[in-house]
Amino acid sequence: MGFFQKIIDGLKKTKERIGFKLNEIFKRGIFDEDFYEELEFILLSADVGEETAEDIIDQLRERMRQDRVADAKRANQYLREVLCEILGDEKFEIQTPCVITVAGVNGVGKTTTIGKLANIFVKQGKSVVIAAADTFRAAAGEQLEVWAKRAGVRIIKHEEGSDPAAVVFDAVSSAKSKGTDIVLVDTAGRLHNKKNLMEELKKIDRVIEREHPTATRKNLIVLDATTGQNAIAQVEVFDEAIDIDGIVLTKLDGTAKGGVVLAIKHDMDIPVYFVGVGEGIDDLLYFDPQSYVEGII
Ligand SMILES: Nc1nc2c(ncn2[C@@H]2O[C@H](COP(=O)(O)OP(=O)(O)O)[C@@H](O)[C@H]2O)c(=O)[nH]1
Ligand SMILES: [Mg+2]
Repeated sequence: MGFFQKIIDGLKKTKERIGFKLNEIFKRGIFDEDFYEELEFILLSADVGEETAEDIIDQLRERMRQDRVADAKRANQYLREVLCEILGDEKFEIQTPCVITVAGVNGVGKTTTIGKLANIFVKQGKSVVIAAADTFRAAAGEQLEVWAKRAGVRIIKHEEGSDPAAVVFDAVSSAKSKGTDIVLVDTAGRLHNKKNLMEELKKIDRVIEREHPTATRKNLIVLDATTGQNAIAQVEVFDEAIDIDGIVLTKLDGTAKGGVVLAIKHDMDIPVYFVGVGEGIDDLLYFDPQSYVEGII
């Protein structure tokens, strides 16, 4: 299945919720207060968020005001443009050697994403080592081992309950001595309390900085699209511990709340780099604003 088809399929539920309704109000061809009110309601139903929805509407209004002869088709085009502009087009690019830390709360899809990312990088001809730094959850290491095997990459793993920073230390040392391009760091999503978790992430961050100073860094947060607006609060918490560079939005395939991508970019100004659209190894896609907008309206 091609990239475009995958994103379209992944966004099917969001499109079912809003695409057809949008079509209906645009088709009427009357752009009055009722139209904008209904538009706002539709956007909110896909978790676009209040502020973002208002901003979208203001921008659309302005374009419609300037183009007095705008018909349904033009209006629809303007909406697409506004959405694309909000999303921006910052691509995920790395300079190797690179260390990518993957953080996020429990169950959002961190470990799965690491497996999928490893697969993407291997296909690009890069060498990868995975650091199994979620030592808290039983079986987390085994789950990661399965992914490493699938992707065909090395994994550094210590026993359950051991110090995650030590795992990272070993993975980074190994990457340096072998000249490995990318270190992927899986982390725990839950500890005894939130403070511990954040302290642990900071410690991992320091170890990477100290042990591999020449490597470039990316800190990714994984968010579950089905949580909708709550995702924004999660970014805020993690961003305080480690500087978050970008977002991986998973489970887009299981939700009609796909509009949350817009809210995240609008409110936090942190780019969405990847989207997860399934549980398979090939179900992680580079985020592309244009296909995303095509996918929802
Ligand atoms: N449908 C769907 N399921 C996903 C996606 N990403 C992860 N999952 C599932 O979410 C569950 C939790 O994933 P896991 O990687 O263990 O989360 P972690 O606790 O953050 O490491 C697993 O059942 C995954 O198969 C996705 O993009 N789509
Ligand atoms: Mg995990």
